[in-house]
Amino acid sequence: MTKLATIEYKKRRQTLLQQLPQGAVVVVQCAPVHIRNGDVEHDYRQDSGFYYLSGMVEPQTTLVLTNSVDGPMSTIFCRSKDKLQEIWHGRRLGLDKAPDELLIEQAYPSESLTEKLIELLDGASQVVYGFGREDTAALLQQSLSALRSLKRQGKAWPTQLVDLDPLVDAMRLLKSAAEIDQMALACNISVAAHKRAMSSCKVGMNEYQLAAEVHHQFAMQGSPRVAYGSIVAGGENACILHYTNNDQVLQDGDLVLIDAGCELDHYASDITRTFPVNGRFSESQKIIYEIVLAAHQAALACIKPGAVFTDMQDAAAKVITQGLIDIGFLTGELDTNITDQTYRKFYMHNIGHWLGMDVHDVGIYKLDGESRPLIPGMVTTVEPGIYIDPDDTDIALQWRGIGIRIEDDILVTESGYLNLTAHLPVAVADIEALMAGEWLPI
Ligand SMILES: [Mn+2]
Repeated sequence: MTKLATIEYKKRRQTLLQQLPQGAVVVVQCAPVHIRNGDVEHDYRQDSGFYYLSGMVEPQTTLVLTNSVDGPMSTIFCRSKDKLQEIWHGRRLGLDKAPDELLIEQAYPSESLTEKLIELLDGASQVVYGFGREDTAALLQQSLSALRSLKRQGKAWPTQLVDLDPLVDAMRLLKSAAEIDQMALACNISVAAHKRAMSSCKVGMNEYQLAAEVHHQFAMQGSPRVAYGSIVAGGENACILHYTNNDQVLQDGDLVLIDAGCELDHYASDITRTFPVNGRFSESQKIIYEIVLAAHQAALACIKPGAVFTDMQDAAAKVITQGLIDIGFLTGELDTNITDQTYRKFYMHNIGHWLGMDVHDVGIYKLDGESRPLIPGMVTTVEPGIYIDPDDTDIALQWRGIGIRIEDDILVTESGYLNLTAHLPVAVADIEALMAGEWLPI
């Protein structure tokens, strides 16, 4: 698996510390281990914010960054080498290798965290940590109390608490060239996986079997895991937005919606395509599909530096509303329908989300209450959809249970945008040709 260079992590730590005053101490903790069932753990996946600053994949790890008078300093607390533990549970980086491997100045064993943290916090002006992390808050409370109890020995404790997340989130929102390369690679793998799913889909397969085709391709092209739980939703299951049961048989005449993306070195890709299980769209399915596709294209056409998120949403909503009026799902004037957001019955989510180390990536969507302008280096999904409630008796039977979403991953560039997942067929004719085994000029 390709990985970002270690220097990238060091630069991030420097960039973060440059934004903080002298005397600031940053405390960042790794993701906790979660039990799956009995004594079996869930696959360990590092916390994105922690990995962003450390490049360290192991649990039981804490990173402390200090802006002292002697300059910036990084300290990592990690697991010591332990032959017996490593025989049973796997390799550890260890204290000797950690500084060189991670370009961090000093390493201490995890067990010494409470004690050493008191030393690192002594005389500091402020502590910077993620306010959402209760474990870190508890750790700091303990350390600060201990420090206060030592005041007669001349110890001084920081009196300011600063939230780390807005600082790191703002950095993560703008992707570096190396990050963009990594995300583009993840997108290429996911494109290939969706193509494999289209090519191998057959009537009578189970949804989880089609999911396996996607995951097989991820692995064969170098991605060891998914970026999020794959959605493989046949027929009306596609109307459940976060359907992940993936355990129903795919039926002749139904569509199947696949929302799946691989993860590469902690970077996500996130693609949705909807295609006919038997390889041919029905007339009703095609009509709805073309509306969603037109909305997708209208949203894409808005993307350029300075455009705002709501531009994309408004463009997509307008196309979808007109389409729903044209087929008689909505009545009345376009403008009135848009003002009343009547489309929300059929298109109930937003146009997209930031994409990065988390699939729904960090970064705020509004600045001072206004939708924030796009800047080159941001990556967003564009994913309009139409979902027709299978139980909606106001709608003719032929339409009920149709659920369609089309999602691509978009990098904002100086000149507009780059669709990182553009090589995956999206037009009806191209999807049908791919499913029929015909050559596609890609
Ligand atoms: Mn998405």
